[in-house]
Amino acid sequence: MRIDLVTIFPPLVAGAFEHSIVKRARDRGLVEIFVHDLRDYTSDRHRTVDDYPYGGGAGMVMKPEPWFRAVEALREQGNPGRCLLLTPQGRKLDQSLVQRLALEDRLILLCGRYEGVDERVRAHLADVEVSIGDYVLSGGEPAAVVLVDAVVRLQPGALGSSESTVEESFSEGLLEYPQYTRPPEFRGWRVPDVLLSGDHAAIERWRRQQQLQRTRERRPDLLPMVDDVSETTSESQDR
Ligand code: 9D3
Repeated sequence: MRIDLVTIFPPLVAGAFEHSIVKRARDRGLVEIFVHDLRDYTSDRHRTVDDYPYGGGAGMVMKPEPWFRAVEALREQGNPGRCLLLTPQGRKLDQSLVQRLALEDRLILLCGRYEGVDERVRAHLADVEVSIGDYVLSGGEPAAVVLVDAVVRLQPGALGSSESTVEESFSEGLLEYPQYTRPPEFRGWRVPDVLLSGDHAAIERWRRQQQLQRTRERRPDLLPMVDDVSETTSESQDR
């Protein structure tokens, strides 16, 4: 897979791809990641990427021309790929979208800044708009880093055996069980006896029960088979 990322802050994202699983996937040739400076695609002396909003209002709007020049230049190298604009208005990223994006041959990620991006970029250049959640970031860069991490770890061969996704499929959709390592007692807090018992069947039962209990308490929305009563009774109005 090839990923091209366009931003006015290349160093803000480049470092995130030089460590850990993403770095290893690049070293293994599973993914190529290129970070491009939007200002390289401007044509004026000041390398201007923003301008005042038509109709007035606070803040600046990112001009369309550099985005179109950048994407058109990148598309001359290799296949066109899927062009994603990271914006707060986008479709919220979840694992099912990550899985679909991970199947693409090429992604071109556009990171907006300021108050926003000229509407013609979303309407006529981006194939999809993606948000990573309902909170305010200063720009699309941290969102692009999140998306790249999630997509790259799904590339075949990206994970080592200890990070394998096999176990994940077993407990799919549940939160993880509590994990402990040595020492068996730390500041008076003991590791649950069952984990020290050597009884592997009992350990498996305990872990499963912990996953279900935690998911029910913290993320009932992940248990579609079980009705989340608090959402359909007066309990939901108490919040
Ligand atoms: C102060 C401007 N806001 C007025 C309603 C809108 C706004 C524009 C641009 C808010 C944030 C941003 C910058 N954020 C992103 O570009 C962004 C983002 C996000 O803020 N949250 C979650 N996902 C994403 S993806 C891109």
